[in-house]
Amino acid sequence: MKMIIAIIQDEDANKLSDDLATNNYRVTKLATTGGFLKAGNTTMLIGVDVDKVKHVIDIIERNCSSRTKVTTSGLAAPWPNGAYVPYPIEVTVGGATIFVLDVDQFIKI
Ligand code: 2BA
Repeated sequence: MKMIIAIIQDEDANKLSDDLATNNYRVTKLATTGGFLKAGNTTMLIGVDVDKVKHVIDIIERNCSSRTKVTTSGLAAPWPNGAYVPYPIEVTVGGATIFVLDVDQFIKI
């Protein structure tokens, strides 16, 4: 068995969980926060048999889009008067960041 951990954007979360449920996959959805943007995102935990990993990744791919976001968090330019002024940068946030882990044991009681 494998554990797929997918970090996705909040905007795609409902569409993705509906599609996974329609295809009979079980999902746990966590409300998470990205370390760089310090904005909310969604992490999905999906436990599946090894032969289903590709299908799940295909489902994630068709439901999650890349988007451009603007942030000023943690970024500041030094000014001549010694002040640090935040400046915006644009980042492309991926459709999904996916980790596939081996599951040692799966127990349901
Ligand atoms: P955040 O950490 O909020 O990052 C959002 C986006 O900001 C990233 O999109 C990337 O485009 C940019 N970014 C992140 N760190 C950066 C840096 N040090 N310098 C410049 N730009 C940076 P994604 O790469 O698509 O990541 C989306 C979210 O997925 C991340 O949100 C984070 O929550 C998670 N993530 C990505 N890679 C990860 C990893 N290796 N381990 C754990 N979580 C990860």
